[in-house]
Amino acid sequence: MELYFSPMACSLASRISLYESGQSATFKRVQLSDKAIASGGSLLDISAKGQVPVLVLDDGTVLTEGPAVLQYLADRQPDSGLLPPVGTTERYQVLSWLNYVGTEIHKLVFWHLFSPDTSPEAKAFARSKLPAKLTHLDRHLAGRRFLAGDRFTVADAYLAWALALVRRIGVDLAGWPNVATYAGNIHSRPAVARAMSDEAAMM
Ligand SMILES: N[C@@H](CCC(=O)N[C@@H](CS)C(=O)NCC(=O)O)C(=O)O
Repeated sequence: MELYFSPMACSLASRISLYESGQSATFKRVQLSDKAIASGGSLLDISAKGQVPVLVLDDGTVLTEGPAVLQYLADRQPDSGLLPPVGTTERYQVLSWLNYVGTEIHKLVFWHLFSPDTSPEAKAFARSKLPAKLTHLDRHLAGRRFLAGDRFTVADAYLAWALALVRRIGVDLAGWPNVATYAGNIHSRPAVARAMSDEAAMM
């Protein structure tokens, strides 16, 4: 498998899931500004969307959209617990959180903050939406170690990335103590810490 990624972009969740489940892949670094692949060629020739993550399977199948890539990686290694089995309510709770992180945090807030063509007004609007999302997470995370169930799942991998960006934009989590505790626990997991340090070193 090949994972097309950009350092500290949302593709980090896929790297975390690979590390957490002990799967290997060839990592292909992409520069998002011009879609150039470090080893040569353009991401646009792999996926017309020009966005990461892209997972190219060994049979050449091209898989895009982070939540789909994460589900694929988890289902390849069911014993990892990254996704509960099909048909269980627990699985749909994880999918619900994957969607929440993708739509309410990633696309509503961070995509605009890191997009080069977003106006200052739009960036300010996007940033203003973050506190309510953190408050929602804080209430949910009271007394919990993980977003859903009692194991680390792909939803936690996605949120681990989003919370790394929360820190990067200088938001102090003191007002959201349960999120702060959760972030500390999740970011110190060996696989998560390794993924974050591997990509931070490339910045
Ligand atoms: N719908 C896509 C969005 C992925 C996405 O927004 N990726 C960002 C990096 S976090 C990206 O590639 N940005 C460059 C661009 O949108 O041109 C998904 O969920 O995977």
